Amino acid sequence: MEQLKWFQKAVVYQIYPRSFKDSNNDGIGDLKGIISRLDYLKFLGVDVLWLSPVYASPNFDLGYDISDYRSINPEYGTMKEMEELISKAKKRGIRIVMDLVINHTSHEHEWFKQSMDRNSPYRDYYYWVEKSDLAKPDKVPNNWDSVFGGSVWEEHDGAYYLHLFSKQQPDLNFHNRKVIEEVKDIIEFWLKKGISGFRCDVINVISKESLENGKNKIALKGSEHYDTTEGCHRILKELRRDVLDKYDAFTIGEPMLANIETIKSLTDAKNHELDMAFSFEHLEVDNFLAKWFPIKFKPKKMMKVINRQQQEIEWNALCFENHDQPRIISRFGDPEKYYLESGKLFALLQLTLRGTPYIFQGQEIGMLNAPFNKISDFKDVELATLFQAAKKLHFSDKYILNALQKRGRENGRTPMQWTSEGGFSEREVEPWIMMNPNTEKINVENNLKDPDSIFSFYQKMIALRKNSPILLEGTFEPILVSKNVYAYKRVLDGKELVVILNISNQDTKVKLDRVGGKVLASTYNRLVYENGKNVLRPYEGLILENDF
Ligand code: TEU
Ligand code: CA
Repeated sequence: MEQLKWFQKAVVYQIYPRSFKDSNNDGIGDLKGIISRLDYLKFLGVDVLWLSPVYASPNFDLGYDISDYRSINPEYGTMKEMEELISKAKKRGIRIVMDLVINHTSHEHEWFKQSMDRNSPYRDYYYWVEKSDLAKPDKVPNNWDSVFGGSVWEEHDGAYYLHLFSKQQPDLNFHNRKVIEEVKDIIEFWLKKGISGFRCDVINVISKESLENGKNKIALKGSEHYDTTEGCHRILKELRRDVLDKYDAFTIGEPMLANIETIKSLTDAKNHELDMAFSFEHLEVDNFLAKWFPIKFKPKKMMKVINRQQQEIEWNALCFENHDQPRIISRFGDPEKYYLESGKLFALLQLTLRGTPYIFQGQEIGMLNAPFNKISDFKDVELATLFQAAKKLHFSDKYILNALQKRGRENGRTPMQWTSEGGFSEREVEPWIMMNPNTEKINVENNLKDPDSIFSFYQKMIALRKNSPILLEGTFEPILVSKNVYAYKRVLDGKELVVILNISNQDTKVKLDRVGGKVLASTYNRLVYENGKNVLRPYEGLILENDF
């Protein structure tokens, strides 16, 4: 039997602090709010909380633009409260993981401000290119595209600086040893405070191999010069060896543009880089080329990707929602006719795969996409990319609105729904982003009262998983991938659990040989699954102890 590490046995819960719980009635979630809900999280059964950035930030990208890595954004609280959160979580056996955003800082970070002076030692912390060094000074240094639209170059005082994201997020120059040393210090600073690891933002793009022009392609010209480079692998090994390993800390990467090969190169244990990394490939099956071209979800496409992830990646990070993604029931389920059933089905899928599950706040109570109904309801910086594409390709306003409703990042960012009135703040104040009016029905209070709720199902599945060596350590074997039915086995020491899922709103006949037995969990109330033919109800999913 293999020896699993603590983070392989854990269930992680992602908190987007701005939208989790507001304790002082300013309409913005905060640390005290999180502290006040630790018992709720303990009751759900999660072991680790990953906090999206709580560092000082001018919020151009809501915390993913950090102006001081060693201080807490006053909107969220104080360092004392952060320490209190770490220790109160620890008392409940819950660990805290922070977001590490090191590809870029905020343009308001002290390093960047200093670097505006050509003679400052900080100049070389970033990618500055002097106009006078360019053959054509009025043209930007290369043709690279920014993730958030336009060129990666911004002009300032006779020079250009590089930003893969917004112009308020200048990229750090990892060819400068001093930058690596600074990052090590920051990592150590937080590990000493007692956190257990980091979720590493766009970690595979930190090292730019050259600044040459990129190949001509539709999106993200230039990425071949920074996508998972040798330099990046070297830096990750160094951070691990010199700092992370000393603290038994774990790292989960959020690679950009990642395919299975990239993930493997970053996470294979023999490479000593990251412990695991998110793959979003199984979610990206609902678009054509890029997220702003949404297409119909075909379950079979997703099943095929998951089979590959499960079979090829040593240890998966299992993710169906986060603060950049729409809500899973709205996205791949049936929020109108089979809300509960489809919500539970994705819980069952996520919690029976091999890897570490990441549950995003609100997922456990079946929150749905935001009901934004006009383009001006959206505010995210990422919109710039869409508008640019829209201009070039002559999208209609109707098209843009539809794409945003389906794929906009703010779908996952509306406030956590605690009660029928919202319950995000203690008093009735306007939250920083619209509360979904369906809080009237979909909320924590109602979920906790109802043994048949989505919350109760997540809770049950988490407990089942924790107590099942087969679900934790067992191998994954695919059994069936058909139009709407997905079946796989988890196997350990000759014992097997079989998972069968009907990912559709139709009754579906399933024929599986040598599969049958007692049902351990189900999105309906089925108790036995007989060998041979069975009809699965809409969004019926089940785990059975195979007695063949
Ligand atoms: O996201 C990485 C990233 O590549 C996103 O731009 C992603 O492609 C997009 O959101 C999908 O729609 C991380 C953070 O999760 C995101 O919130 C930040 O904006 C981004 O990095 C920059 O730090
Ligand atoms: Ca607040």
